[in-house]
Amino acid sequence: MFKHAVVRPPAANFAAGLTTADLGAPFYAKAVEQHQRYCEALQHCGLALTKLEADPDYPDSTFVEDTAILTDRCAILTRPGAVSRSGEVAIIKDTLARFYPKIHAITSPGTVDGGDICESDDHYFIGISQRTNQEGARQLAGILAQEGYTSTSIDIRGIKGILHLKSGLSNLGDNRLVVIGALADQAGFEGYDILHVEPAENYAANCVRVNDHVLLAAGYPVLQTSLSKLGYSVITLEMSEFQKMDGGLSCLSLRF
Ligand code: CIR
Repeated sequence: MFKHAVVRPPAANFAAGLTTADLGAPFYAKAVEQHQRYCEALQHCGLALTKLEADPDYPDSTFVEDTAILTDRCAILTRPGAVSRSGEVAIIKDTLARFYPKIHAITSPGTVDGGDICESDDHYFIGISQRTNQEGARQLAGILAQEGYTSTSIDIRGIKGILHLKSGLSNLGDNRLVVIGALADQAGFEGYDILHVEPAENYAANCVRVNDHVLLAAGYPVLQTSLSKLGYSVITLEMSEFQKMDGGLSCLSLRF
């Protein structure tokens, strides 16, 4: 059960953040509105929110997930792979220290983005990407092992269209993963029930199980129907403005 989430609304210069999507510039007012709905959905799932100040020094800082990995036993501060985002850990770590007495950190030359880390109970999938390098993955695997968790690495550098591992992989709990086609054959998913995402709905693979609900991007009816048939209570959220900046549902919060 999650009880809490840390979020940070987009800053007025949100459109100055990094993106590879060819979807046009996001509208700030609409992004703020979508973020507000997202926060309300988390509260509806039973979470108390810590809402940080928007920070125009870091236009991507609304994507708080990339700055830390939160486990039952400790927090792990990441070291984001994009230079423009490297200061984002410093502006969140005091907040995390309020909740986590034990905090580890990825150190140079390792880089890790939280979006590359997918947790499944006591196991972690670590994506090696344009943002998370092998040294970062090695350090993270070591920290996780020290804390009693297992992990496997998945190299996504050859997979087009996903920025982070979790752009194409989500853990629903109940031993079930949501996986895009390009990742489905990866070693490491044996023993899981796989919910396949059809290519036209790849963006929706980044869904988030929060207690009794699954948050899903609006506009992906096939996955929505599959989730509902499996018995999940689905909450759909408009994500257009975040999608324009390569962001998905999971990256807008740190949940614990
Ligand atoms: C970036 O390129 O870093 C941001 N514009 C998007 C980060 C999305 N984060 C995530 O999927 N965890």
